[in-house]
Amino acid sequence: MDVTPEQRHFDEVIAADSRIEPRDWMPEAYRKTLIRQISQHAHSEIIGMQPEANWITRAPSLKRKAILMAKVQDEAGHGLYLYSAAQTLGITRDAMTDALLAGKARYSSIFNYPTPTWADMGAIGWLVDGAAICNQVPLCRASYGPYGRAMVRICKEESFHQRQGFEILLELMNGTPAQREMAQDAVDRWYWPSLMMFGPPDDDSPNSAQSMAWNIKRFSNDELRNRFVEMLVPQAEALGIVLPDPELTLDTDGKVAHMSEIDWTEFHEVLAGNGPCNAQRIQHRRQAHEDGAWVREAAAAYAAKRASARGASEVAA
Ligand code: FAQ
Repeated sequence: MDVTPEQRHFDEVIAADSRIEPRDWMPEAYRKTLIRQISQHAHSEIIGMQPEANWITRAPSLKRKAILMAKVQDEAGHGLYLYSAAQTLGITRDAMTDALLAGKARYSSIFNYPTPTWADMGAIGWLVDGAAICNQVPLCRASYGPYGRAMVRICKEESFHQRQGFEILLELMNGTPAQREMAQDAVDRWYWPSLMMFGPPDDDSPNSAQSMAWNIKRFSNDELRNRFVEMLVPQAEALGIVLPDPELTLDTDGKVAHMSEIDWTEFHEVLAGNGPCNAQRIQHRRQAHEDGAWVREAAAAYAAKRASARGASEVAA
């Protein structure tokens, strides 16, 4: 089959492990894959503000409240960088938001679980941000320039988030028996869902092979999931927390030798919209979108006014 010069250039850039930029020609399937992944990622950051926002008004001290508020604001910022990166692929922010609200676009399964105790803030930071870092550090080298560059800053902030989660758990583990129990209970509830964040097992991951061939994904879902568990084991020991997998063993090199089977039925149920909080999360997002309509209208009216004032001054000059 004849290869067009544009396709040849694209193939050469990928083979050289260089970057594709918005001005470059790219295959339609590459563009669509990136829009799917980046927009899902952006939606995850925005929906991911909800479980933690639940605790801003009830944080146990002013210091904890300020830290949590800053973290939740960081997630909003991550969403905005990612929406901007996706927009360079020719999709509008409105179209992405409409797809989310219509249930056509996904967001990470992890954000469909409730946060009943303060220890959940520690478990989210330690496990959810920890999983996010393992998954996202390789994405800093994604072949699409705007995505890779957005990920660099995001990963720096996620790294701080993970430490603050670890520190919340550490303080609870150094506290009363009730506090220790609360920390362990939160880890028991978040551990398995955090492993599901890496996606289905490799032999059930339809997008992985092509995304790896395009240098979007650098490692498979299972490789990253194992790397995450290997990172957690010594940290759990330092915390005095037990990871809720009695079958988990590492080999002498610290690599996962064996772990229990993940409950993939639960994962698919959450993806199908049947997780504990799916309906609540989307309803809340929809309400926020409707409540924010006046802000978008005001911003658009202001931009139009400035554009027309600029037009008038150019005519006068
Ligand atoms: N949840 O073929 P694959 C964060 C879907 S940000 C929902 O393996 P792929 C920060 C997948 O879309 C967390 N859906 O797919 C934070 C596909 O469906 P589709 C978000 C999932 O794309 C912390 C189907 O299953 N991070 O945590 C999930 O090659 C604290 C088949 O899967 C990112 O988005 C899932 N867990 O690999 C914020 C990272 N897993 O679209 C607040 C970027 C899979 O064909 C508080 N994304 N699916 O209908 C990625 O690295 C990849 O997209 C994967 C999935 C690894 C998530």
